[in-house]
Amino acid sequence: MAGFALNKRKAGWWKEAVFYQIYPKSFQDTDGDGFGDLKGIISRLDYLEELGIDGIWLSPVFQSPQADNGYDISDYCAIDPMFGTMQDMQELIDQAKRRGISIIMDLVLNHSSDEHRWFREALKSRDNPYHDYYVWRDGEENCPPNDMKAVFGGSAWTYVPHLGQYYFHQFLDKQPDLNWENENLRQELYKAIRFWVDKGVEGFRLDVIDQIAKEPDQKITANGPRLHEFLRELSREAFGEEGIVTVGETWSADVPRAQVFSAPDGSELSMVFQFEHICLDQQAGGEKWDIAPLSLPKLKDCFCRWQQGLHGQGWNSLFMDNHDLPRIVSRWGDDGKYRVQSAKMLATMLHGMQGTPYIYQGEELGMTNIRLKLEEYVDPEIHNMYAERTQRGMDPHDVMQSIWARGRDNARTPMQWSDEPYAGFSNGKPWLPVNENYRQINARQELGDPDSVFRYYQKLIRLRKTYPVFRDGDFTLLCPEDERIFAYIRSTQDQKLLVVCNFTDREVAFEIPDAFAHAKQILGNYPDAGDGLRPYEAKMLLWEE
Ligand code: TEU
Repeated sequence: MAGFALNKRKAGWWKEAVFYQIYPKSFQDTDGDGFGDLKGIISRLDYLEELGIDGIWLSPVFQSPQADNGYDISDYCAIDPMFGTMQDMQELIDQAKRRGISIIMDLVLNHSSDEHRWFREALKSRDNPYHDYYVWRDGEENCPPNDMKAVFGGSAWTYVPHLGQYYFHQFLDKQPDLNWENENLRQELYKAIRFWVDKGVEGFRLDVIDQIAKEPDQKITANGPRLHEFLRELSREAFGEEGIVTVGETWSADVPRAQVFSAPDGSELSMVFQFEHICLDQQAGGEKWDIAPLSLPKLKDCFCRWQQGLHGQGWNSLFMDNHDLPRIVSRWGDDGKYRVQSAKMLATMLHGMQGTPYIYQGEELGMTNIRLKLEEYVDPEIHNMYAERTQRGMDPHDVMQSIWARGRDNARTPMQWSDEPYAGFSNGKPWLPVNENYRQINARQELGDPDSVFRYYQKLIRLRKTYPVFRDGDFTLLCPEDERIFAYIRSTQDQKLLVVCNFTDREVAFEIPDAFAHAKQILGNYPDAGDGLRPYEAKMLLWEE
């Protein structure tokens, strides 16, 4: 593709960009097998162009046995036939690029599938050259090296009798951890990255990248001693050119760590996904399933620290939704009476901040959580958790409540395109049920409604591209203790932006700061101006020198 060299994005382009995450299995099916595919994504590029996004984060489409929906890769340089062919992938990259949309692939470098050729070789003998690509410890059956647990339940060690060894896996036993200490392995991964860059891929989301430098003997998974050394080498040898954007998924990041990961000199990553705000509505010391109400002052304090901490010293990713998280309108908004207002309010709160926003498929429609029966869920995390908790004696009804509130399948139901059967997602039965509310909530309806959530996201994206204060402004939090209103100011030399959001379903009084007395309202989720803030009301006011 000769054209690509000429079209390369300029350094730092992603600071002005808005990204859209696609979960390919659930986006658009074109062959009626009930699974989304690459051709389906191509057929929806016009929709994404209309929304106004600059890049697509594509959840994994690599060859995979799909034990964890593609986060278990068996060939880093092949497309899984369920999604299509390499030709389809090339077409997606090219067609997207023609519309000014970059493709960001989702690379899982912490572990591979146990069906990867390397692991199959590694299983053959202790002296096979690929054996050291994975993390092994000698041992005897039923006596694992230590008590480390896998994220999806059970031990993090699985025994291979004919080797007399255990292999280490932070996730499923079908996701053996890669050994980053091995230089050949690292070089193979860099080669795979170059393979995709040569095809025109313009960035990578790096799955659990803070967990690659593990030291299982010391029970270290995140932030291992060699992590920054590995990341710098990765950046130099695999990405080391202007224009490639890298997004690290880092559950362990706090502000100081994120300053290093996303340092402006680009030595490690462009930006990180950090999850501090996402973990606020769970019980202290508990897991994500142990739900607690969200405290708005805590949420504000969290965003404020991240906004101020990375200003000029790193770069934030702005997100509330992804394929691992419940739908935000059901979580922090109201997915009943005020669904439309609260979805817009949450978007306003987030998109006014500094960083690169990510919209997860369906978020721009205000899609909601789903309630399924246990047997209808596909995600192994849900089933393992249900078994573990009910065996521990927890009430099955309470466990289902947690699944309905927090299960990952909430985000993975098919995209709601229209009110046709299966929401226009597929002609065949989808792999995961469609949310019943697709007759009211769907893209076709929202495209035809000037006041829809979709049209609001479109405006937010345009505003970000119109006023430099969105990209550059510093951040001042207003009324930090207020339990109902989230308000902040972003400022540059010649522009000031006021963002005000009512997080409740009641009217709340709010006095506009004097500096904004003559500012113009550039966005709002109610058709007319009012004195106080109506339920879930949000607005943006702009003052210019
Ligand atoms: O997620 C990382 C991760 O730790 C999650 O499993 C998270 O803890 C969990 O979703 C909370 O319930 C990444 C991917 O985003 C996820 O889809 C994969 O399953 C996981 O890595 C393993 O590759």
